[in-house]
Amino acid sequence: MIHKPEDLPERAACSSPNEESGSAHLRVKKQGAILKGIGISLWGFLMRSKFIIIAFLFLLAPSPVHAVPITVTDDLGHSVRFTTPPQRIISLAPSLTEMLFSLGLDDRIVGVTDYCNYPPAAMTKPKVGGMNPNLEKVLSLHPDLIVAVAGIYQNQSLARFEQFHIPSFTVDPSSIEKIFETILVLGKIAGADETAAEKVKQLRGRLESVRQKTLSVPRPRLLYVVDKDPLISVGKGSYIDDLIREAGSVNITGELAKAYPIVSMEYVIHQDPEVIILAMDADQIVSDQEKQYWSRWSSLSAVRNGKIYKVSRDLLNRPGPRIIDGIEELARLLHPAVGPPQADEPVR
Ligand code: B12
Repeated sequence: MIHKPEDLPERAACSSPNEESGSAHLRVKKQGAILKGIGISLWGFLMRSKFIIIAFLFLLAPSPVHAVPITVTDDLGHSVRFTTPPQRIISLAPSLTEMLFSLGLDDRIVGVTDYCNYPPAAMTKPKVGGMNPNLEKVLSLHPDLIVAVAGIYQNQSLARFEQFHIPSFTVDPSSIEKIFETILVLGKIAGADETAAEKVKQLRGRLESVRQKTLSVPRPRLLYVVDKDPLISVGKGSYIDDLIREAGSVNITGELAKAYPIVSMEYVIHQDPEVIILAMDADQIVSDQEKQYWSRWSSLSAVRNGKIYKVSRDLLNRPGPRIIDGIEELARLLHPAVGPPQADEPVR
């Protein structure tokens, strides 16, 4: 209970048991005055503290508005203006879902794709489909922002969302740096700039640490298999090309202009990869059929030396905050000195 200052001296005087009656009055008055002074300054202090606490809580509370309206340009060249941070966000790609969660925006994510399985909380969010999202489902969730990755289907979908005046922001991650920039810009849009800056700082630190470890290792020629039939790999404009380099390897399709080129077996044989990386689900087992498929190409160094590995595609195939886990995993696999390979064993 907080007393009013005028109560304090009397209560204090009455509670003093050893006072002599004569001079006691004066002393009590004096003490009263002192205590009154203390009471006033205590009251003032409490009031000031209350004000400081309220001001502090106000600073901590998520700001409902940006300091000034912000305009950001997405990778399709569209400018999007935000006067307030969005409160109902739909993510149309697992990579973007992982970014939003990493920024602590859990409560503001109202819809995700069927493939969004990380973090576990993503699986509890309403699902809106895959790369070709369900328009009705999206509209029913009343989003005030849709974030998407560039692609034929999604671009068509976004044109439809535009008719309903739902703002969208599309990204086309072509490098590791672009992924970091996307985290920063999402942070800016959401009013979570500081969290985003801290996150990117940590990721850059881990990337630099892998970079240092793989700086002077021998760099094996590597084929990265996104899909097998047709064989799709990663070219110059893909962030995975960056990621292979950072993990201490040479991407044999890195000179191809398309980000995700279809590659002929003739080309692969000519380049003779020393390592083949299959991007698969983490719990997926490499089937005998898969092994047989690759053993047909016995002229390849990777096949002859049994250097066909699987890596988790949830890490490497998602241009989000977990790519650094992916780079670390790949670096360990290629260069055991970096650290022992973890879950992934050679296919054969
Ligand atoms: C290239 C490719 C990728 C690339 C590029 C993705 C990107 N931009 O983010 C990489 C390797 C990174 C990738 C990742 C994934 N992919 Co993919 N990918 C393909 C592939 C092999 C070719 C697509 C293509 O180039 N088409 C030709 C161009 C001209 O068309 P496009 O529309 O412009 O293509 C773009 C979109 O397809 C988009 N994209 C690719 N995959 C995905 C996945 C989702 C969920 C979304 C929204 C968009 C998207 O990226 C392409 C290039 O920019 C197809 C399979 C196939 N053979 O078609 C699978 C495919 C599209 N991917 C698929 C899946 C499931 C994924 C992942 C969810 C896998 C995972 N475990 O994480 C991730 C999600 C990526 C993310 N951003 O979060 C499924 C989609 C199923 C569906 N019905 O929605 C497909 C059909 C494979 C399959 N058969 O299962 N993928």
